[in-house]
Amino acid sequence: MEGMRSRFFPPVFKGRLHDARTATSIGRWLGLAFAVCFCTGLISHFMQHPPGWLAGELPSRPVWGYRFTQGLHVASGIAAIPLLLAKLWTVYPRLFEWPPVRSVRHALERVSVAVLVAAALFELATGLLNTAQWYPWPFSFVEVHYAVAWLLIGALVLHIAVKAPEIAAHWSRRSAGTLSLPAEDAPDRRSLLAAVAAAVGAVTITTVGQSFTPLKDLTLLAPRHPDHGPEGLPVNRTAAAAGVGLIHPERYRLTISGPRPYTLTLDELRALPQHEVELPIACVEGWSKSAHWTGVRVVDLLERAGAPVHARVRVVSLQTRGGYRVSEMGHEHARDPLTLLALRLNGEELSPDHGYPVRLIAPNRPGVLQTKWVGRLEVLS
Ligand SMILES: Nc1nc2c(c(=O)[nH]1)N[C@H]1C(S)=C(S)[C@@H](COP(=O)(O)O)O[C@H]1N2
Ligand SMILES: [Mo]
Repeated sequence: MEGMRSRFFPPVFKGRLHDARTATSIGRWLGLAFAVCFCTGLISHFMQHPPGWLAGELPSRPVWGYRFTQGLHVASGIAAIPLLLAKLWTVYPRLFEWPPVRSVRHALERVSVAVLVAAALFELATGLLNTAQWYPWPFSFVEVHYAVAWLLIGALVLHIAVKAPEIAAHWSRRSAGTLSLPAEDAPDRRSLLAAVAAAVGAVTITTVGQSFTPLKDLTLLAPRHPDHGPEGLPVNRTAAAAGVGLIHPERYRLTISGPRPYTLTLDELRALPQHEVELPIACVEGWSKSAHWTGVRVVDLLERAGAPVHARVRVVSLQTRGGYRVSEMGHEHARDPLTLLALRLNGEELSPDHGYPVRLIAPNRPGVLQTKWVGRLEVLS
């Protein structure tokens, strides 16, 4: 055995950078990043695909809620990338462990770590590419990213449980060292940890401005700048990409179905009381930008249609194909005085790419549900 080891597995790892204390130091930051990413991801999932019992009850406040949680989701995922790479580098000598399997328990533990590493790499890679709207894979991003998140969190909880004694032993700076080396933090480990912290800081500062706009001018690595787009607001899907042609103002109609259905022309909509709100588009892909919207309150339109107070509402776009042409909202959003069918954005008529002539804008709502080119409101029973 020993002879085989030296012939096939030459690397010998010494020093503190590959020891349990370093793995614990980096691991707990990585664990925190994954925990934040998982919780904010669940929030995003339930805001977009609420189960029946929740669908009518989602809160429309705070106004900045989804912007904050989704900004945190993308930021914690990006911060986890350097942390995961550092952690893998710290523990990779374990790949050369000999014998590779010592017992059934040891084999199971190694399999669970393999699942954890694969799921972590998969989640961070697909999430990062999603922020760039690049989908170089044949499966549906949303479903698979969500399913693998559960796999990842399950494997992580198992990993922490299995490693709990080691984590506890190496949690503090004066943790028990190995025989050959004392474990207290010396310059080598401190330098590694400082470098990892610097990397996390660098990727965060250069991307977080895509949703945290005070830092927008530092977004060197973010796929989008919050100011770039018509009327000072980015566009996720243009009218052309959505297959929406020029909508003629004379021919446009808004239909409201409900106990007392009716239809409005664009001029009639413009003649209704107009309200102004300051609300962000908070895209699931990680950019957010506040804007000034002017339009008609959805609650006013619903009242006129005789909608019951707790009715849910479906918003249907004039777009004829594509996943985001229809959205639904519960009574909290539908009745919120800030929820508008907007006609104007930042002082100008909506541009075609922002949903001309009419789009939905509501507080605390994922960007994908802020339906553009609205042609119909349906009161659901
Ligand atoms: N009809 C329709 N509405 C839509 C979309 C769409 O593809 N079709 N995209 C949504 C997404 S993903 C976002 S982030 C916002 C972006 O709005 P903006 O382009 O006005 O910034 O619009 C939403 N509304
Ligand atoms: Mo979006």
